[in-house]
Amino acid sequence: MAADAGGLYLGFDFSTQQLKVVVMDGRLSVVYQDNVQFDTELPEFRTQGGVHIHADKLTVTSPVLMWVKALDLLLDKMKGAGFDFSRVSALSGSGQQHGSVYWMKGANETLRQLDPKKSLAQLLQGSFAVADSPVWMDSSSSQQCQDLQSTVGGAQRLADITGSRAYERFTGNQIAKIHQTRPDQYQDTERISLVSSFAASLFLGDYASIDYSDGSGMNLLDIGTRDWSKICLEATAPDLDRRLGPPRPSASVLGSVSSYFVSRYSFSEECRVVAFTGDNPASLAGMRLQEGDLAVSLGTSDTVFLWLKQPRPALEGHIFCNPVDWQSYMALLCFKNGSLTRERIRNECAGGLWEVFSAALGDTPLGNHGNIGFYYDSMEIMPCAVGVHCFDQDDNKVSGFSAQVEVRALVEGQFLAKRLHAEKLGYTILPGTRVLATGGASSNKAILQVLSDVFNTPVYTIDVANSACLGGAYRALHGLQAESGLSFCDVLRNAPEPQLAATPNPAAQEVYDRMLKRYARLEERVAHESRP
Ligand code: ADP
Ligand code: XUL
Repeated sequence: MAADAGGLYLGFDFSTQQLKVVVMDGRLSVVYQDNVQFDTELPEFRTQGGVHIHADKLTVTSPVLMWVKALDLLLDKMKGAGFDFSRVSALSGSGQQHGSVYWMKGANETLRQLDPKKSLAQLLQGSFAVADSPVWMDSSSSQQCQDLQSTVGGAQRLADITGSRAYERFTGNQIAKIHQTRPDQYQDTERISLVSSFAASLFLGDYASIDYSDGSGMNLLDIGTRDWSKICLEATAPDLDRRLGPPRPSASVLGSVSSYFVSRYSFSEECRVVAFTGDNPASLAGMRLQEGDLAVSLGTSDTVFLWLKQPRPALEGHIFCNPVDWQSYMALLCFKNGSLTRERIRNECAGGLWEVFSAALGDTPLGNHGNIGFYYDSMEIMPCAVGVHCFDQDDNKVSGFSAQVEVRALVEGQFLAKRLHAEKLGYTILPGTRVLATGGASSNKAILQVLSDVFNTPVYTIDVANSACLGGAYRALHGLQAESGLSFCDVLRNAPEPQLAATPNPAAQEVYDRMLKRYARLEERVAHESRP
């Protein structure tokens, strides 16, 4: 089916703190945005930041009915604002990754016969075997992680199969915990969805498939065969494949919206539902990352997205199936010490001013005379290490640097770490590679210059507020056209182009190729010495 020029495309994002929607027209312009904040607009669920942190501090859940009610509220808001649902050609969306929803036996029958006179929350209140869904912030499944790794033959073996070693928040380990601690509820569960496929199920009026990309965040999907891994399923819980249903490509059209939405909100019967995916894969789509590109988001924490053809899963970082090209992969790297650490060094070494911080980067040479620093104010993820560790040009440990050298050591070190870990996962810098920068610190040209030099590639900036939502709308449009063989890139050719922000210094390659080798050695030493 071709895209309708007058049609609209909806992208939803069921994120941790809110439900958001972006509406895009056929010319790729955003024409409407709205959201529902869980804490303030649904106070009856008493969440903080959209979640409940339990007494053990490790268990973190969200009430599944809160997400259902948020959708009722969001659609009612849109209706109240006069939004014309009949113009929507397709919808898609995303959910916070890893969270899981447990549908009660009989819930699919309920979904298929929703009465348009009632709200979804009224209709579905008895449809969940587990009322409080585990979410990505949960870290209570360490035992299940250990068990899974020892069954499959170790952490690296699990990463080779599923793209990641065992992580507490990954869905399979959460399912194992539910099965072990609440066997009756597991028995009552007819279907297990991710937050993304749960949201798609609401629109579809039927259980929606888990897509390959979000499915890769479960420690259950074999990312090579793109099917559930038998050994992982068996190590997790009994009869799990039946409860998960077969996974499907992320660009699949799952069907049309259910008659409930046609009657209650005047959606067209033709409106297609494209598979929902995880929020990080959806952001990759929203940023329109292309083959060979790398995106660096410089926010509270720093994240790196890679487009990979031939991934090398490692003990750190995550490989997911690619949400916009089913034959490719993506990698996600998270670094905890991002902007907050840059702010601390700005305060200590640059009088609290970004201009002084930037000037220090301009006044110090590429390679910083061989000085290298590691600034892990809080426990870093990649590598697992903590504290501040400084080294001079001869790899001698030193107590610190002068203010200007410290600023450059911090920024160079942060970007060397990103390059090192990206390369470990199979990323190679080639001619034509682009680095796309987003997030708060991407407004700082001096920081972007260091990024460009360390990667020896041009850096572009993209304005992607709500990238996951926008990615949902883009994917809805692409899903409609994918059937006629058009690639994601073809469909979005006319979207706004990233802006060139920095090009590498001619001396950069030599300096940083050499420095990266030293950095890798020193990082190993720091990780070894500071392991908690
Ligand atoms: P998040 O989405 O994670 O909340 P943002 O992407 O909005 O974060 O980034 C916020 C951060 O951007 C702030 O913590 C601040 O340190 C950083 N920031 C803002 N302006 C600058 C600047 N000129 N130079 C460097 N960092 C900046
Ligand atoms: C990714 C992760 C979070 C969630 C919530 O692995 O746990 O980014 O997707 O945004």
